[in-house]
Amino acid sequence: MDSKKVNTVKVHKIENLKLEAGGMRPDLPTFRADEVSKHDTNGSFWVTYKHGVYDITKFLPSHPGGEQILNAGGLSVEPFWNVYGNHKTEEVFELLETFRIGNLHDDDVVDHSDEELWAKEPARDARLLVRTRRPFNAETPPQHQIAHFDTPNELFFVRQHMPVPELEASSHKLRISIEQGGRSTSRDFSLEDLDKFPQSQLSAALMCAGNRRSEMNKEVKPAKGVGWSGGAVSNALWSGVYLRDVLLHCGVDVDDVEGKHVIFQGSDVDATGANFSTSIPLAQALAADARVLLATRMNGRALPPDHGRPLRAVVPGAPAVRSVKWLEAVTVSERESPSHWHQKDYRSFNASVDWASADFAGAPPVYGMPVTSAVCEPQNGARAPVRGGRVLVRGYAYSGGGAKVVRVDVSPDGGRTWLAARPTHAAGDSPGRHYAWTLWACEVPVQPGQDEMEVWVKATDSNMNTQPERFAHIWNIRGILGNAYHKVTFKLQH
Ligand SMILES: Nc1nc2c(c(=O)[nH]1)N[C@H]1C(S)=C(S)[C@@H](COP(=O)(O)O)O[C@H]1N2
Ligand SMILES: [Mo]
Repeated sequence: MDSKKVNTVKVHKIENLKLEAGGMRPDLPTFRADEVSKHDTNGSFWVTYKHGVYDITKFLPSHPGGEQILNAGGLSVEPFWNVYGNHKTEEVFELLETFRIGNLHDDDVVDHSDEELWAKEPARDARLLVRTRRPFNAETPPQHQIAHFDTPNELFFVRQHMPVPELEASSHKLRISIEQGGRSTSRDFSLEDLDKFPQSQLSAALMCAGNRRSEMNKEVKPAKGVGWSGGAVSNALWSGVYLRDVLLHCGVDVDDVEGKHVIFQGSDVDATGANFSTSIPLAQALAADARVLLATRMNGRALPPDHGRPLRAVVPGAPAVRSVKWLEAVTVSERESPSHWHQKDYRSFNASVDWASADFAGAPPVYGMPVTSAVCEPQNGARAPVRGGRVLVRGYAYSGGGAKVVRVDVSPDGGRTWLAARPTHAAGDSPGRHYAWTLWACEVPVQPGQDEMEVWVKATDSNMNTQPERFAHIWNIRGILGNAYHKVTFKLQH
């Protein structure tokens, strides 16, 4: 058989997903591991997966995870993908096979089983809407979002980048470091030490910056990230102490904040041993109204393992990524967090920037959230009961940066007319220091004989900012901050 023909057959098979990723390709040459390992630079970059050898040099600049991939140069990507389980999709395996150049010698294929890594994951409520299992990412179901102002802990959405670390409250230490002029001073605090600061409670929603990404993907074009619907937001009553109090106690100067940052580090680690980390501006950490909390309790109970047991930062009004879980270190620094989660994600880009043109270092990090809202019931495609000529529409609204939702508007006719929704549950905090979500309801009139309805919702916050109508102009490569009007269509049951 001539080799060209074999190739054609194989490529055809890949398209039909008949070739298992990393399976043998008898038509291609065999390489030893030491040969593969030489190709670990930008100029020639090879990786392996099971039996597959791939030359991904051309792919490097467009890797959504940025330079993180460089750690896998000349090696198997499997241990990395065990941690970043979002790679294990047909789409990624298919893409990988397009870079296939050969087979790894039988003797060099290593079993990178990931079972041990994930053996200690906590038990989870079966009602959560799971988007990915490893790492675990799951949404609060919409009917449960509106059923409680404070989302029950077991139904609070979960967003992990890595396996959940197991930490002991009794021995946990938070290291607070202050870097100044090339010097660093540190102090360790046990949870008991932290308890000596004034205790506070804060009602705050956490919203993943990627909430509603799936609508953006559908309306415009696919962006990289977890395919969240509207369930990557939940609300809780957090208890703990204010970060501001602890930093002031450590001698941080409130009048010397310009250009400084507070770096939060979690105990969870990636495949290279790097801890999860991100940062916020020091000014935000010290502003009394910013209400940044070191939280040990959630809705009156100890933090569950999925939500950061025994200690997490709660940076209300910011994208939830800044609310670092399993918090083990806080560093006041002249620099932002150098981690790739901070440098290569949660930054703001315009709709025309693509992966090739993205300048991450020059793009503003996202420290606040825009106003948004969503319908939770009726859900898209559902049947909704009509009572007294009206259909009950319910949902949530939220705004970042301490702004309070002051209005929610609902249109039953594509924006020609608008009804005012009524808030059913809201927090009493003043605008400027308001961080909870608002639940709302609206009885929408139904025309006689009408059997279907498309409803639009938009919210306005205390800064008088409101939502854009469509995703087209706010699409971005990371698929974050998708706050266009929420539009749902449902059947009417008379
Ligand atoms: N240590 C650590 N903190 C983290 C994360 C993480 O993976 N590790 N994920 C962040 C992101 S992106 C989000 S959206 C929130 C989710 O918080 P939750 O799981 O309690 O809902 O946690 C943030 N804090
Ligand atoms: Mo997130």
